[in-house]
Amino acid sequence: MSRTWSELLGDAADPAVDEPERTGFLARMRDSLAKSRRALAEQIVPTAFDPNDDEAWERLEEALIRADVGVPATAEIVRRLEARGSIQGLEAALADEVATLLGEPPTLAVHEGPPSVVLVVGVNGTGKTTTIGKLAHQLRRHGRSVLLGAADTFRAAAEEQLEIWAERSGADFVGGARGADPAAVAFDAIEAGRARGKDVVIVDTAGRLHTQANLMEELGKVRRVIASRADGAPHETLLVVDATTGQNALQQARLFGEAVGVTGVALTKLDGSAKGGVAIAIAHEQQLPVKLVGIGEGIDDLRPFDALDFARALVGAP
Ligand SMILES: Nc1nc2c(ncn2[C@@H]2O[C@H](COP(=O)(O)OP(=O)(O)OP(=O)(O)O)[C@@H](O)[C@H]2O)c(=O)[nH]1
Ligand SMILES: [Mg+2]
Repeated sequence: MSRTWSELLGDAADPAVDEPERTGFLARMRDSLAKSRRALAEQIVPTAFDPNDDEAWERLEEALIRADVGVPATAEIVRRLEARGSIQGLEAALADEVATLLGEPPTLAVHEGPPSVVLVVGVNGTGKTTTIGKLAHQLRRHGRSVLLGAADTFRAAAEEQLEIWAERSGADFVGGARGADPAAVAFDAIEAGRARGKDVVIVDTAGRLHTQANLMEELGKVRRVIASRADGAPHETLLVVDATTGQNALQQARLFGEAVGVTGVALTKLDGSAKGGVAIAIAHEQQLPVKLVGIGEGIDDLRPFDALDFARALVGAP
């Protein structure tokens, strides 16, 4: 069985509570994407867009590339816009095409018989632990029981940081000694999650460069241990990507994908980035859906990704 993250995090569960939250988040996401939007808008004069003007197309291409949409996705967007023939409002048309490229609402595979296991990976400092904390909070608020496993045994402070998030969100916590085998901690977390009947187990891992072969191999082992402990697990392998890194994110997506089979991206730090377009590059070039977006360090600064909302905020369409 598979549910959307929105369902799991409650958009459909209680509209009275969730709709104002969604609207509030949307407004803040628009603010967060202001820099990216400016990077786009500087190049395009929307009211004057003339499909017969080659220079207007060139400016649009430049603007998309500057917002880190990447060359292949930019070419695809332009191709789709050209195929429309006439363009009434450039922003609305652009938002539509961007949303199409970003794809379907993201799902989380939930297996019969919990727990669902989410493995979280990424390079150093992208926001993995914070994202896990926020996600745990959202899941808890919508009635899901959660256990966090600190398979980042590299730094002593890492375990403590995750434990604090567990306390804040009301999740259970399983850690390991500093220097312990991360795969062993992941094993313990899943066993505890199963024994305690938790809905979701989220496993944190140490940040590592996608170019460090031995550390990527270690991650492969964590994944294999998880796979051996629960049916179909990990049900989700989230790559946490810092939006401010721009095109380097593509390389991360490719190499983490090869090492652990990434199933989705959590895009963080949109609030500090002029490169929000990288979401489109990742979706198009790596065929990897963005599933969650983070727009700040606060506990409520995470939501399931909504392609059309994001696209409209990025290009400034109403
Ligand atoms: N502005 C902003 N800051 C964020 C966001 N997400 C995380 N951060 C900050 O980024 C920094 C690193 O976050 P962590 O969650 O520790 O990152 P990590 O990937 O777990 O780091 P390592 O475990 O060391 O690899 C912290 O200061 C977070 O508060 C976000 O969406 N926006
Ligand atoms: Mg961390």
